[in-house]
Amino acid sequence: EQKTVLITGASAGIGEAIAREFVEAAGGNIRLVLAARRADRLAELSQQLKQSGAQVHTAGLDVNDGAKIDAFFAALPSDYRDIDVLVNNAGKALGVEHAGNIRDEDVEEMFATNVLGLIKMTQTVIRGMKERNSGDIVQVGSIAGIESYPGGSIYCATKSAVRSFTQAVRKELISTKIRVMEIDPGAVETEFSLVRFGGDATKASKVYEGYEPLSAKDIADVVVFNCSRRANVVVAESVVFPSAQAGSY
Ligand code: NJP
Repeated sequence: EQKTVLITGASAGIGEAIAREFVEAAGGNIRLVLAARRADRLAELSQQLKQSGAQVHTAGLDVNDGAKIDAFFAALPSDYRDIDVLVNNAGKALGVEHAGNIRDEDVEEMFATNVLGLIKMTQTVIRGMKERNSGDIVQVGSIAGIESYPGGSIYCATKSAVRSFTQAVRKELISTKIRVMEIDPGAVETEFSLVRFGGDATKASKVYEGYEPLSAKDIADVVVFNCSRRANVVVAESVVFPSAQAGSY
């Protein structure tokens, strides 16, 4: 059966890897909706995935803006409207500062992307999934949502909000065939650190000194595995980190 998978933050890192992994697992028999702000990157990825047989719709979308999310859904081509799998992956950390030093705009942006955008995407997709009584929702959280760390107060708070929102939604949908899952990565080598340090590649490159981070594919493998369990199996939460991080969790 051909599924329609919607992935936010599909222009890089974990989201891009999840898109590739879904296409590979389905042998190309899949429809993808890829959303992120950098539409040029999505177009390039889409070209590659189409060569593997996938049908792909790309959309430049800033999840920080609720009105843009509404417009994005309204503009989905009719054969991409029944979303079987939603992967809420768009997210970011900005800076490594103690709480009192974090700029208001960074607080707002982290909450807008990681929490408000994810909530609105989830709410919108749930409506259709309820009508069809099927679907998978995958929230990309973080180990930061389970265990807070100095310099990450706001980021950790956003991911902890994702986790508690997700738990409640899972319970609300318990009598349906909609599965609500969360994956909580540890350190994964993507553009995450570059974004965190405002594009400073030197600072970003020092984050993983002394240990080997996961690859984006390591996370994508788990997401696709979890979604491919038989309907009765819900992998509610997957916490996946490089072994060197085990002590911090
Ligand atoms: O990061 P990166 P990751 N509207 O920077 C998109 C979590 N995580 O893949 O809009 C729409 O390579 C951005 O696209 P663009 C993390 O919190 C990571 O590592 O074009 N999209 C890009 O595609 C996040 O939730 C680590 O700039 C927006 C993507 O998000 C998820 O994993 C550890 C957007 C970010 O790609 C993916 O992050 C952990 C917006 N407003 C959790 N803003 C880790 N890497 O170590 C950003 O625990 N995006």
